Amino acid sequence: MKLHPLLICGSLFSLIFSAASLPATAAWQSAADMSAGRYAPTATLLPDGKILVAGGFDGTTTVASAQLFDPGSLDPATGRPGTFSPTGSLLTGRNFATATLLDNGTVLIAGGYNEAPIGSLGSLDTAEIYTPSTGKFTRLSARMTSPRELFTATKLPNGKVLLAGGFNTRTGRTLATAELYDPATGRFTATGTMKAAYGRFGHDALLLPTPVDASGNPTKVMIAGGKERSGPQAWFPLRSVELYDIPTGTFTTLGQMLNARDRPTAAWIAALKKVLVIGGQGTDANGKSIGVLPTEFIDPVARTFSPGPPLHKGRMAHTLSPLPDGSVLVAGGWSDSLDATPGSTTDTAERFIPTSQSGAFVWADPNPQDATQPAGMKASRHDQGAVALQDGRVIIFGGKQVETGGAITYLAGTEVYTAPRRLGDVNGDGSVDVSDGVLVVQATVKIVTLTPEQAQVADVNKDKLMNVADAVKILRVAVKLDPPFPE
Ligand SMILES: [Ca+2]
Ligand SMILES: [Ca+2]
Repeated sequence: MKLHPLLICGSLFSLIFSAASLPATAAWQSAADMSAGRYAPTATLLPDGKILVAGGFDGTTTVASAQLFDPGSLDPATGRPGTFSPTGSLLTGRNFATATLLDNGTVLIAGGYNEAPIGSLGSLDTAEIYTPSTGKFTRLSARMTSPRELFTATKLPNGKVLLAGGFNTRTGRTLATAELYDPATGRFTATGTMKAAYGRFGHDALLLPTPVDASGNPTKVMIAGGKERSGPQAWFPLRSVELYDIPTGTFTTLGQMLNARDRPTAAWIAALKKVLVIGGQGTDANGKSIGVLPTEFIDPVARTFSPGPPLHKGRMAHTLSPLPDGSVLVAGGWSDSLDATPGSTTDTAERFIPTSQSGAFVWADPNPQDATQPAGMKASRHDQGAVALQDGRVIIFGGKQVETGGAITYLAGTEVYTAPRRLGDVNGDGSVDVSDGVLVVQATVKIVTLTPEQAQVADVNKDKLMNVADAVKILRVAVKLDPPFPE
C-alpha cells in the first residue's frame, strides 16, 4: 500500500505537539447552579452514578428541596459539566444533617438543624429515607435517641449506621451519646457513650480498614477532635481521639492528638497504613483561636501520634475527598476567620500526595504562572457538599461564603475539580500500568486518538513527540524495570 505523502505528513504532524502550548486543564470548572443556596447540605453518590443533594440553608429559610446532579452530562445551554434534575423534597428542611447510603440503595438522612422560623425546631431528632427508584422521601416513624446536628454518621460493615455526638440546641449541650440505626427494623437504639466528658460536635469519624474480624470486616470507628461545651461560656476544641468497637458497642480513648482541632477532617492513607488528620481550629497559648497548619498521622494499631506535613492554609469546616490515586483533596473552609475578625472563607484547595514515609501538600488550584501560589476555586466557601467520583473528579455543592469585611453569600453554585493526570497515566485511572503503554502504541499507529490531556501525559520523555519511545518507557515503569515517574 502506497501512502499519499500528504497523509504521511499529516499523520506525523499529528504526533508532534507542543506540550508547552497546550492549554492547561483548569483544576476547577463551574457547573450548573442549584435551585437554592445550600449552606451545609447533604450530598450523596447514588448507585446509578447520580448525586443526591438535599437540604441546606439559603439565608432565609432552611431548605427542604432536593436535586439530582448528573455528573455524566454536559448542560447543553451552557456547556458546563453536569446537569441538575428535580426530585422529591425532604419532609423537614434541614442543614448540618447526615446522609448515609444504605446497603439496599436507599439513603438515610438523619438529624440536622432547622433554623426557620428561628427557635421553632432547632436540632432535629427526626430522620427520613430517600428511595432513588421513586424519588421520594419518607419520614421514619421512629425518633432518634437525641436531637443532633454537626454529628457524624458512619455506615458499619453490618449495614447499621453509627450516629455519634453532635450538638443539641434544645439543651444547649454537646453530646457524648451515640446510637445505631438498623435498616432491618427502621429503629434507633442507644449504643456506647463517648469518653469525652462533655461529648463533642464538629468532629470527624472514619471506619478504619484495620483491624478486621475473622470475616475480614473492619471492627473500629475512629472519632477525632471536634469541640465541647463544658459550660455556658466554655467552648473548647478537643485533642482527644476515641475508638468505637463495633462488636461490643463501646468507646475507648485512643489518645491525644498533638493539636486540638475543631472541625478537622481525617483520611485513611493506605500507602502509610495511618490516618492523616487535617486542619481544624485550635487555640494558641493565650486561648486565641488559630488555624492549625500542622497535620498529624495517627497509627491506630500502635496508638501513636506523629507530625504530618503542614497545610499551606489553615482551614476548618472544609471538605475532604479521597482521590483514586491515593491522594486526598481538601477544599475551602473557614480560614482567615481563625485569626481575624470577622474573618473569611478561603477559595484555596490543597492535595495531600503520600510518599513512602510521609507526603506533602500541593496546591490543588495551582496558579498557571506560578505553581507555588494558589489560583483559587470559583468561590470561597465553608460547609459545602462534596462528592468524589471514581474518575478522579470531585463535585462541590453550595456552602457559605464569608468575604473579608463580613459579606455573606449562601451559595447555589457548583464546581468540579478534575485531578491532574500523572505522567504516564494515559487512561487516567490513577496508576501507570501496561494498559497505558498499550494506549500509546495504539495512538502511535492511529488505532485510537488521545485527548490533548492524554497526549501530554503520554509524552513521558518530554521531547514533545508522542511515539514508541514513550510507550516503551511507560511499559518499563509499569513492569518495574524502571522507577516510577516523579509526581
Ligand atoms: Ca493508568
Ligand atoms: Ca515523547
